[in-house]
Amino acid sequence: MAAINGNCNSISHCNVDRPFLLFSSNYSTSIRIPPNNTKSSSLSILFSPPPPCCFCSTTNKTRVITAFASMATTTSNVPVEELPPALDSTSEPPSIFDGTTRLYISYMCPYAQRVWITRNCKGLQEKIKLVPIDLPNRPDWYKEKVYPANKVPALEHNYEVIGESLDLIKYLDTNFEGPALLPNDPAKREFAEELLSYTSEFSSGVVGSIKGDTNIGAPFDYLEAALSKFSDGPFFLGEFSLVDIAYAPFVERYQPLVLDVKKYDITTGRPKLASWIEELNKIDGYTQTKRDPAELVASLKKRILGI
Ligand SMILES: N[C@@H](CCC(=O)N[C@@H](CS)C(=O)NCC(=O)O)C(=O)O
Repeated sequence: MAAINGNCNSISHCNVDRPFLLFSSNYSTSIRIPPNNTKSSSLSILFSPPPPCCFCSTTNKTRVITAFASMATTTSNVPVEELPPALDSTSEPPSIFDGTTRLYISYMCPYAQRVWITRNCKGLQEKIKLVPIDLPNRPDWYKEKVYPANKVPALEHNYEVIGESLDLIKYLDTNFEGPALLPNDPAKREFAEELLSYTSEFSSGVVGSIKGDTNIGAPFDYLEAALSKFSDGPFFLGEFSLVDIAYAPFVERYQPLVLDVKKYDITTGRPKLASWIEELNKIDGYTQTKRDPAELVASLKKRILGI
């Protein structure tokens, strides 16, 4: 059974049984709006039959998604997403600037994953089309026609293309419908900015320690301390937010990587971080974007250590 739960500022999820989820066809759906359809009441969406998964077998289960009323207010068929194949040098370009909003990603890129998670958590699967690019064999038209920086992520929206993951997650939150992913509280907003600016230092700290230059614990101690700042939830700002989204793809990679390379468990002695990872893995919008940890570790070891 899978579920998304949330209010306008938070999304949590009860699906940990399929960490690598691939939707592969459309299903008829029914949405039940409870009588007390207030901000705190839930909306249940029953999928029948459940979507099959490429990594595990859950086809006989009824799939229940629970989203709060602020996320959806009408009864409708909810599309089930099929992840498209990555476009490579042999692929034709999409009809760029035809008014479609497209998110160009790579399935392996943590920066792109941030924006993909944001899109999912805001319920924008129908509004923003995923266009995965095979980066090692990318099509020439991507640089020439879509994004001259030749990187992912990039968002094609309103006949423009914009990039940079941290800008994009804020852009999606500000310019699109769906639950707000930054709280209004000024103290939380200020802390969000601080944590968002630390993301590249966090990454370089971990990568430096893997190469043997720096103390491996320091970047994770920073996260543990940050997670202690607000006590009204297990996430960086208490409730789930863009800050969690910014760190999730990196912790997803670094946790198995440092365990493999350094035999270092980032959760030992860090109960807040352990609980954060556990809670994060209950969020459907995130778990749908996860990759096989072995694949991530192999790719990073090659990139960072050349092995
Ligand atoms: N600062 C950028 C970094 C994006 C980035 O470096 N993306 C990588 C893939 S993970 C990329 O597209 N690299 C281009 C290349 O491989 O040539 C962001 O936050 O969006």
